[in-house]
This record gives sequence, C-alpha cells and structure tokens, in this order.
Amino acid sequence: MTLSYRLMGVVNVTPDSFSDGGQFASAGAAISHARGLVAEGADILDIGGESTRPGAERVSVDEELRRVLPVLEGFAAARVRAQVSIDTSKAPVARAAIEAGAGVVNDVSALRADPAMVGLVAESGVECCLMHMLGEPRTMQRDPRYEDVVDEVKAFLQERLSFAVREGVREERIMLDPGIGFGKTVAHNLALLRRLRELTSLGRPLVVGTSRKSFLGRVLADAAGEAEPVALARRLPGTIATNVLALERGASVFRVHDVAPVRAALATAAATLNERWIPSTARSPTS
Ligand code: PMM
Repeated sequence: MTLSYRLMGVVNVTPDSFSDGGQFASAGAAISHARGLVAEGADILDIGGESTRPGAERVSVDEELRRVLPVLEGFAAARVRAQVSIDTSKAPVARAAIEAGAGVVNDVSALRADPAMVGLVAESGVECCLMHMLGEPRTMQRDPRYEDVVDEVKAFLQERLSFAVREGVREERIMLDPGIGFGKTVAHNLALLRRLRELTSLGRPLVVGTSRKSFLGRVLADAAGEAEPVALARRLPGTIATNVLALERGASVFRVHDVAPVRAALATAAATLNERWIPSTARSPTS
C-alpha cells in the first residue's frame, strides 16, 4: 500500500472567518501568505471570500468578487505553483475564478445553493468538492440532530454525487467531504472522524477540514482541565491528530491552515502506514 494525498492550504480573504478572519483581508497580504503556504508544501490553495463560520451572514456576489479576484489574478501574475481552489457556493464567483485560473470549485453547499453551479462545473471540466452541511452557516449550530450522523452524511454525499454525475460532471473530477463542524456537535464530528473509513465506499477521494475548528477547542480544553475552549493558536496538536487519523482511515485531501507541521505529520504517518518506505529521490540521500 502506498498512500498518496494532497494538502490544501486555506487562504480566507474575509474580515470574519472564524480561524483567520481579517488577517489576509488585503490582496497583497493574501498573496504573500499563499506563497508561504506553497513553500511549506501546499498542493492546492483554497481561496474563500465568504465566511462560513457559524452565524455568518451571506455576502453579495459583488463583494465576494471584490475580495477574491485580485488574489486570483495575483496568483496568476506571480505564477504560484499550486492548484487553485475557489471556496464559493455562487456560480458567478466560481465562473470568474475559473477564468482567472482556478481548477477546483469547493462548494460547501454541494451544488445546492446556486442552480447554475452544477452546469458550470460540468461544462468547465474543473474538479469539485461536494461537502455535507446540515442547514446553513447562519443557523447550522443550533441543536443539530441525527439518528446516525455517519449514515446520514454518507447518504447525503451519495445523493449529491449521483446528482452531479447525472448533470454531466465527470465522476473522476469529484471529491467528497463530510463537512466537519458544519451542523455538527463535538460528538458528531468525532464520530465522523472515527468512522471515516465507511465513507470510502463512495469511491471518491475524501477531503477533511478539521483545522483549528471549535470542536478541537472543546476537546483540548477538556484534556487540559480548562472550562473555556482553547484559543485558535493552541489547536494545532488537535489539528495534527485528527488529520493523521483521517489519513489512516482513507482521507486523501487535507484542508489546513498550518501546512508545514501537518505535512510533516502526514509524511511520518504515511511512511509508517506504507508497507515499504521509499525515500524521495528528489532529496539528498542522507535525508
Ligand atoms: N471548512 C471551512 C470552509 N470551507 N471547505 C471544505 N471543503 N471543507 C471544510 O471543512 C471547510 C471548507 C471553514 O473553515 P475556515 O473558516 O477555517 O476556512
């Protein structure tokens, strides 16, 4: 067995994302941050101009374009060596991003929010990521309930996959994501990670996004005997642990803010899980 995987570095160009809101609100700052992520080993850069944090309000197409287009154009001009993903549920934003060079549409609504999105993805031939979410960002964390979260997420992803293929999206261009933190309690998120292997029978690459999320703040606080969720800056150990476990359970795309440490952890985990360690020939023989 040889595990292969891709790292998706997060570049949120929003004033209010929960994990890095406001930090990269200007295009120049976002572009230099993105170059840093590529230097750390990001294979994909995921650019988002609308926060999906719990409680977030929607932004207009014009505002979202105003945020992401200069960054996408800056990537093209700077010849950033990574695949570009646009994190949007709006077809006009995805269309402009594709024209500016994006090769992946990461739609957290799984093609439900904008009826024009599926046709755009089909005709442009880009990759897409279909993610599970219960409800919508504004309300999703209000008492989410499932009979069996894994079975329900799996059935949803199966239905969305069938829909996309029926509408002309090539199956081999589709990735699936259980949507960690999107309408889920701590227990739901942990169950999805524990039983992630069950989603591999859908037959498509699995994307996971646990990076810095609130459930980690709660689990890490519990471990430290603290009452309040631990701050974002202290969530890296939880991000690493969950990504390593997800790799072992079949995930192959990891959406993270801290690319270098997660890449190192995944490389170590993969070397351990692979039956034979094949040193990279690109590096020095002593490395
Ligand atoms: N999480 C966020 C935004 N976009 N996209 C996918 N496919 N999967 C995720 O888990 C995901 C996403 C929210 O996290 P952020 O505010 O840190 O970007």
